Amino acid sequence: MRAFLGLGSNLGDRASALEGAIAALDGAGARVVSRSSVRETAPVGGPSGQPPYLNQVVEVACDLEPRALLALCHEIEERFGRDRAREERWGPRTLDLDVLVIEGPAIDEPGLVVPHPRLTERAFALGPLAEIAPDLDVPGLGCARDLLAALRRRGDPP
Ligand code: A4P
Ligand code: MG
Repeated sequence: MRAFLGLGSNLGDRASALEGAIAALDGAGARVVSRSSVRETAPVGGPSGQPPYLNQVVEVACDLEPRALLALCHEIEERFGRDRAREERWGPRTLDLDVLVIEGPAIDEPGLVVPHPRLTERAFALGPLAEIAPDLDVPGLGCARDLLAALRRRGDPP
């Protein structure tokens, strides 16, 4: 299976968290076959005044079922100090790993929705995704390059 994961960090040593997450994915059988540049982005949503993020998107090749891939993401988030019990929605975090896209049919189950429900609204995810996979067909939505272009058009001042 081929999947695209969004990485984000805006607390602690952000660059090390992204590097460490990639090594941890790789070590757990989610082979990282491609990675975007690391981008510093202004926080979207959540409490005001939170620090800027580093964001990156990676492509993984693995034999894991989608649920197992999500569970691996959660386990790695915890390993890097994320504490969901104490954080605010969209608030600062040491590491966020989102399953953005999985090749194949869309998934809509309790606790797992793929493509990620906010992907088309998030330049911090769509930008690096389109960098490494512009022609990727995001199931049900279109190709990554077109989705990014549409987001940019919507974001333009009138
Ligand atoms: N869940 C369902 N589908 C998925 C999926 N495809 N990938 C469930 C990951 N998780 C999925 O996730 C909440 C629940 O969603 C999980 O229990 C999982 O079962 P979470 O990671 O605790 O929540 P979150 O990260 O706070 O929110 P979410 O939904 O990931 O939203 P966003 O849109 O990623 O917001 N600004 C910048 N510049 N950069 C960022 O990276 N990130 C966020 C988080 C806000 N602002 C940001 C950034
Ligand atoms: Mg998340």
